[in-house]
Amino acid sequence: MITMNDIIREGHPTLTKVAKEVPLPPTKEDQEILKSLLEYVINSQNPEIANQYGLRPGIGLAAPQINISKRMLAVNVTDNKGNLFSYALFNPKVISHSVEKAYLTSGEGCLSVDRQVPGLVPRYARVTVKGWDVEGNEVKLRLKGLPSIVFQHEIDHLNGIMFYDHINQDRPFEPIPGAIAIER
Ligand code: UDB
Ligand code: ZN
Repeated sequence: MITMNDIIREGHPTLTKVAKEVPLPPTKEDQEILKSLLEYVINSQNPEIANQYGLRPGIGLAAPQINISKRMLAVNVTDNKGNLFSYALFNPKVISHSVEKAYLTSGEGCLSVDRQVPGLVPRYARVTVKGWDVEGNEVKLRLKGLPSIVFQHEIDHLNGIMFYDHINQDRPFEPIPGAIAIER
């Protein structure tokens, strides 16, 4: 099982690399890695397990964060209507997105970043993501709100991009024209 000791932190070169596509159908080994990413996010949201193993509660995790430079991610997040978005995907890709932007009013953090980085992180308000599940079946998701933000944050990790790379360096809280504010 993945714990905080397996999660690499900013400054590690793997976090700035473009991760490799996963050959499909997946090997048993890649299936196990993908399942372990989802297991981490689920376990970390269980207060007993999180406490026992010292897990920081997370809503998403990408393979490069455990120093595996392959295109895999897991998300386990509830939207503002209480719908659960629980997915583990190989080779996820944003195949279309809105022109409209969105941002979390409280900014973003990261399991690989042990400090607060203030500022607005502009994201697309809506994205369509295509990927393949643990069995290698194609999945297509239309996302908005927090789930859309989480997928964009995790897909960025597959491309070596950190959330703070999107923050306006001079004016971190400069309003993003026309963007939807998402309260957490
Ligand atoms: C997180 N969690 O898991 F808007 F109920 C963050 C951490 C870094 C603070 C643990 C988080 O943002 N939780 C959250 C947000 C809400 C409402 C709510 C809970 N990640 C995952 C990560 O680092 N993946 O690589 C960071 C998030 C920032 C925006 C999306 C992912
Ligand atoms: Zn992150």
